[in-house]
Amino acid sequence: MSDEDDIILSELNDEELVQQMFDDLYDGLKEEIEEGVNILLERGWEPYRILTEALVGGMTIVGHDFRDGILFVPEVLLAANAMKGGMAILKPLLAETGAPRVGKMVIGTVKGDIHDIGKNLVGMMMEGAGFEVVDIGINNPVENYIETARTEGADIIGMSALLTTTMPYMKVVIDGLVAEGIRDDYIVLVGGAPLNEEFGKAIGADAYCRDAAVAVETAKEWMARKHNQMSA
Ligand code: B1M
Repeated sequence: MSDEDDIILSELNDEELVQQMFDDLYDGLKEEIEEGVNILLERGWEPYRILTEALVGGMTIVGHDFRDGILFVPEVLLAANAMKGGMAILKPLLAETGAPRVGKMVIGTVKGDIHDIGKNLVGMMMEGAGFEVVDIGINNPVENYIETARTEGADIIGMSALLTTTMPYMKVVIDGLVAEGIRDDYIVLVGGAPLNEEFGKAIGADAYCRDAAVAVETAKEWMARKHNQMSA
């Protein structure tokens, strides 16, 4: 039996448990991550705190070692899978606010890009804040955004990109909206690790959102503006 098998998660204090969850996420141990999330919930941690401190915190370490060539794609996929296990437990809890529907968002990762953890997190937080979310998944060409926004009667189009090579595609989607004469029908929000405010402005998005919490706040602000314009 290895040392790892001897660790009983529920016997660790909060700080040790979070450290252990970082290790377990790094090792792609989905069941352990799920157990850790459940223990923190039982100890009264807010779902959002678990998400940001234990899961996103752990994924940041994975990201650094991926960048530095210490971890490779198969290992990062396992880590992502473990993170998704934890997120699945938190999702209904984050959505449990009972807030009235405040708007509808279509969200997806752009063409050429298969990263979906950040997008999923944004979707979860938006649902938690009372938005209806239509998730079109990963690797989306411009048509997917436009068709879905139209058929769903969305207020907001949200795009995610994690690669410097795929972020320019966000402009292709915005240009597509302009070409169809429907750019102003939607609030366009963009996000993803390699983006910044300037990039958002340069491509003609309404706003760049640094993280999921900012996405929620920004979406609320823009929905309020939209309602004000409509009633003016
Ligand atoms: Co990839 N990958 N990856 N990867 N990966 C990055 C992005 C990278 C930075 C790693 C690195 O080198 N340090 C690097 C990109 C370098 C660059 O472009 N400059 C990279 C690379 C190179 C690649 C491949 C090319 C590797 C290869 O094959 N050689 C390949 C590309 C595949 C493709 O897409 N075509 C690849 C593949 C993968 C996996 C499949 C193994 C896996 C993805 C699994 C999955 O998503 N299901 C993966 C992962 C997990 C990562 C890292 C480690 C983690 C990303 C993540 O989930 N972060 C990442 C390193 C890093 O970012 N530190 C990396 C956690 C997540 C919560 O954060 O996604 O930033 P994030 O989302 C945040 C905000 O950005 C914002 O809110 C979120 C929550 O707060 N946000 C939005 C995101 N989207 C938003 C949309 C909005 C609003 C806000 O709309 C309104």
